[in-house]
Amino acid sequence: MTQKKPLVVVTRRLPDVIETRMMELFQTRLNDGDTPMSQAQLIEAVRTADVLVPTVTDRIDAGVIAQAGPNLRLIASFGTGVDHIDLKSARERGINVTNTPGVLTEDTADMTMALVLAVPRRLAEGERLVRSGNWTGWSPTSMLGHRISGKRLGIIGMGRIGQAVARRARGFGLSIHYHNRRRVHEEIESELEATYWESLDQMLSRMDIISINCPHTPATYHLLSARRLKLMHPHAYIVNTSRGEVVDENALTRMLEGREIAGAGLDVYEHEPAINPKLLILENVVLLPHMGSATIEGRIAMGEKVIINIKTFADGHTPPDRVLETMF
Ligand code: 8YV
Repeated sequence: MTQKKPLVVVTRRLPDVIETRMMELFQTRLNDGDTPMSQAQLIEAVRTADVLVPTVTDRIDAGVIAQAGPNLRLIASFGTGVDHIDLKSARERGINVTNTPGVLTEDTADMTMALVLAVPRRLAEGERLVRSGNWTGWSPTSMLGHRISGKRLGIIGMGRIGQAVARRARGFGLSIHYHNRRRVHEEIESELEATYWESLDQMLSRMDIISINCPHTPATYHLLSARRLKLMHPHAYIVNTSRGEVVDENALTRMLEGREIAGAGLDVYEHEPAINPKLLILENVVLLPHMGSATIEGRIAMGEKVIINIKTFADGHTPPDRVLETMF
């Protein structure tokens, strides 16, 4: 990268303080309208930029990377998940990739816990009842949900977010079970009193609530396939704040319709922003618009990480949040 300020192209609107600081530090091209970029616009951006700042709504695939100009040396993504970026193509072109890990852990875990509580306790259904004007008053048998305390929570993906979910869930009296590519450190296991299941199939068949907290990678695509979903108990619930692609959304919808599982809390979908229309009419689901990390504090912290990554790289050093294919 040359000594002059790098040209940074940002694909979506970021918090004001972040955009202002970026303009002070870099030559910055912003997206004031916040409209997601088309593939053609992304190609235009990578042809001219020194640094691209994309988000989860941009598909930085092999086709886009193949069109990158000689100046593009860094893709500093605003977000933790990097499944929207073809890491292999980036590496082959000598383009570095960074993300923003750590700063959205607690917010995402809070939202996961909110769904873990909301679905069995029928929170959204109750809210709809009140707003509809059809609530006739308290009754001993109306709006009965299921108790959280004493139930088994199975966490798929025991990274930062999975562990933060486990900490919260313990406070609500849930027992912690998890499946992960590898077993977590003994100290963490004992702090969380967590039981490791090497077999995801076995864990699924024994849990009351499943929470998906793993990244989407080729290995986790449809990890919860139709076959695996069928292993769950009909009284079990599923919560997903990770990526929609980890679950076969059509299979899940069919099972929810048939009450083969009790309910779902979804913040993410397989083909965002499209949602299987059949989900929209089900009472036993809580549907959120990918807002797990959507706090002002979190978004500013994410932006600060992006700035640090770009500045460190522009100054000739390895950026702190460099992502390697081998990490996934
Ligand atoms: C982000 C997320 O808001 O960071 C992630 O991986 O899923 C979201 O919470 C989004 O990715 C921003 O690009």
